[in-house]
Amino acid sequence: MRLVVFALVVAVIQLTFAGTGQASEQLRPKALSFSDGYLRTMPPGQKVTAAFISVTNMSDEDCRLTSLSSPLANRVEFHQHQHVDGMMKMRPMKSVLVAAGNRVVFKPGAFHIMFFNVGHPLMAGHKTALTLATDQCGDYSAELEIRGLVKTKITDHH
Ligand SMILES: [Cu+2]
Repeated sequence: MRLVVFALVVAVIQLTFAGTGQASEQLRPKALSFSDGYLRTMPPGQKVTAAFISVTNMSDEDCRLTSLSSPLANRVEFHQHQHVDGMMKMRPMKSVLVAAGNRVVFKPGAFHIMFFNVGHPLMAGHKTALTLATDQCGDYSAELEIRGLVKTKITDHH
């Protein structure tokens, strides 16, 4: 009974907000789309790896990717590579802007996504979900294919 009352209250609140922009906000199509996502397997003994993905913003408003999470790792970060004193260094980024109508490609040697403390073995060919949050464009779940670092030759198995 209490649940029914609660549901009614929620329905009334939703009706109250309908037409004020709050409701249309939720009905708006998703601004970002994700493609070619993959996560590298780790060499034995390692617990850190990187993921790569293309992010396209099809909307007319800027979207800022603000956080990441994965069931496979307890820390996932955006990184970029930078030349510092002639050395290639990685630097974490708090957020990544995907401007309206633009595409950001996370790829080796450029922006990438780091997985730290990976607590599960990564099986090439399997798929995993990456959760991405944004400032004003909603939350997303993108698919990552797990890929081996070294391409396995067919002759290795036959
Ligand atoms: Cu990195």
